[in-house]
Amino acid sequence: MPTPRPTYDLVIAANRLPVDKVVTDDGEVEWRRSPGGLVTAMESVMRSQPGAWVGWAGDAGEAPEPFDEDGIHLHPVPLSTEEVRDYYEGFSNDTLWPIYHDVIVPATFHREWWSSYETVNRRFAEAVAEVAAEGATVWVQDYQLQLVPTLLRRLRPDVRIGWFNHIPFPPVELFAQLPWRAQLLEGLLGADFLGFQRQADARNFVRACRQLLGAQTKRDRVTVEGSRRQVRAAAIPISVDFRGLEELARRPDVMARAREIRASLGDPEVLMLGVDRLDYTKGIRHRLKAYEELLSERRIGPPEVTLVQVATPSRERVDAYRILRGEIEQTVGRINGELGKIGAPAVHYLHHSYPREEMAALFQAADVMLVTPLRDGMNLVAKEYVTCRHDLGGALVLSEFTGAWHELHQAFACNPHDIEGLKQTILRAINTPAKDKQRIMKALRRRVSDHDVQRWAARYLAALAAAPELPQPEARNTPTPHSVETPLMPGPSDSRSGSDGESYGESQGAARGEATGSRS
Ligand code: ADQ
Repeated sequence: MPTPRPTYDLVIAANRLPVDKVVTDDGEVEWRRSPGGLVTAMESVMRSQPGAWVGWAGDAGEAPEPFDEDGIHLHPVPLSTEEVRDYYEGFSNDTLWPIYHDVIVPATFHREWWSSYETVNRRFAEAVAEVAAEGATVWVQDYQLQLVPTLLRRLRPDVRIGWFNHIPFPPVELFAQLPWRAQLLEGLLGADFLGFQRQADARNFVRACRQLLGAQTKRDRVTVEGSRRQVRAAAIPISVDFRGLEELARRPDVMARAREIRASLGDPEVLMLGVDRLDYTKGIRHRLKAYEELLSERRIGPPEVTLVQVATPSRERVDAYRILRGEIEQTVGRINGELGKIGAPAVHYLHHSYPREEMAALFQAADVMLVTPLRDGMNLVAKEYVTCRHDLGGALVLSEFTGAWHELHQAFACNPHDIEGLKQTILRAINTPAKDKQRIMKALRRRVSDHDVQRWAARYLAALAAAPELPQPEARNTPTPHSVETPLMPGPSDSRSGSDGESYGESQGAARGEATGSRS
C-alpha cells in the first residue's frame, strides 16, 4: 500500500511557486526562495499552521517531485511548452492582462488559448484537492487561476476557498469584450470570498455578475444561482514587509551603497528614479516624454538633474512587450543623444533585475521616485520606496491610476496622460521645501507601516473565515434602491436587486469591516 500523501490545513495556489531553480557549478539543483511580499506574508502565517503551496516551478515539461523548503510544502504543477505559450503567455498575458488594464494595448482572443487556460486551471484544482486537508483553507492567487474556485469546489466541497486579484478588475464594459466572460465569473463564484486591491475593483466584479450573469447582488455579495450560497467581494489592499525592508535599508552597507550610487552618478543635485517591470501599463513612455520636454525646455538638465530608469525584463515573448522595449530603448537613445553631455547622460537605463539590497540602496539614493502607471493593481514599488526612506528624505510622484494612490494620497499625485501636468508635478516634487517633503514622507510611512503585508494576509484570512455561508435574512427580504445601470444581458434579478452604493462593504462586523477599502 502506498503511503498516503500528507495534507495541509492551509494551501496557497499561485501560478508560480515561490522558488527559483538554480543549477550550481557542480551540476546540483538547488531551489532559492524568490523574494516577494506574498511569500514573506505567508511565512508569518505558516509559522502557526502547516502550509502547502501549489504552483508551476518555472520550466516547461515534467514537474519536479513535491518537496519541502523552509517549512512550506511545495507541490509543483507541470506545464508543457504549448501550455506556457497558450495558457500563460497567451490567455493570461495577452488576453486577460490587457482587458484588466483598460485595454492600453488591444487584447488578443484565441479559442485554443482559452482551452489551454481551462485545462491548466483544472490541473491546478486537482493538485490543490490532493494536498488540502479536510476542511482546509485554500487561497487562490490572481488572474491566471480564475476557474480554480469552482473546479475545486466540485472536487472538494468541504474546503473554504478564497481568491485574491493582484491586478485591477475591469469595468463591465471592458470585461464584457471577453468571449468567455460568463465562464470566468462562474469560475470565481466557486469561492467563499473574493479579495481585490481597491473597492472599485470589487464593485466592478459585483456589477459584472449582475449585468452579465443576471445574478442577485446586494452591496458586496453575489448570490450564486441554483444554490443558496453567497459570495462576498471586498477590497483588501496588498502591502510590503515594512519591518523587514526597513531593517535592510538601515544596514550600514546598504546606506553606504546609496552614497556610492550617487557619487558614481556625479553627485547630482536631483536624482530621479523609475523602477518597473518593462510593461506598457507602467507609463514609462509617458514619464520619459515629460522628462524629455523638461530637458528640452531647459527647466532641468544634466549634470544637476539625472534620471535612472530600471526596467526589469518581462514577458519578452509577447509581441506588445517586445515592441515596448524597442520604443523605450529608442527614446532613451534619443534623449541621451540630443540632451546628454559627455560624462553626464540624461538617462541611465538599466535592463536588469537586482538583489533586494541594491534596490533598497537605489531607493535611498533617489530624491524623486517616479511611479507613473496608466493602470496598476497596487504598485509595490511606491510602498517599497517610502519604506526605505527612514531618513524622511525623497519625494514620491504617484499616478492616480495605481491602487497605491488610494492609500498614499499625500504623495505628489499625477495623471500620466497629462504630460503638462506631469511636468508640473515633477517640478513641484523637486522644489517643495525639504521640511514639507519630510512631513509628507512621515505620513506615507505611517500608512505603510500600519498596513504591512503581514496585516494584509491576516485581514484576508479573517475575512475568508468570516465569509457568509448561507444567505443572510436581510439579503432576501430588504428592498434595495433601484440601480441606474442598464444591464448588458438582463437576467432574472438584473438592476433591481443590485445596489452597491456608497455604503458598499461596510458594517459587516469586525472582521468584515476591516476588509473594506483602503481610504481610511
Ligand atoms: P507587478 O506588476 O510586478 O505586480 P509591482 O507591484 O510594482 O508590480 O511589483 C514589482 C516588484 O518587483 C516590486 O517588489 C519591485 O521591487 C520588484 N522589482 C522591480 N524591478 C526590479 C528589478 N530590476 N530588480 C529586482 N526587483 C525588481 C503585480 C501587480 C501590481 C501589484 C503586485 C502585488 O501588477 O499592481 O502591486 O502584483 O499584488
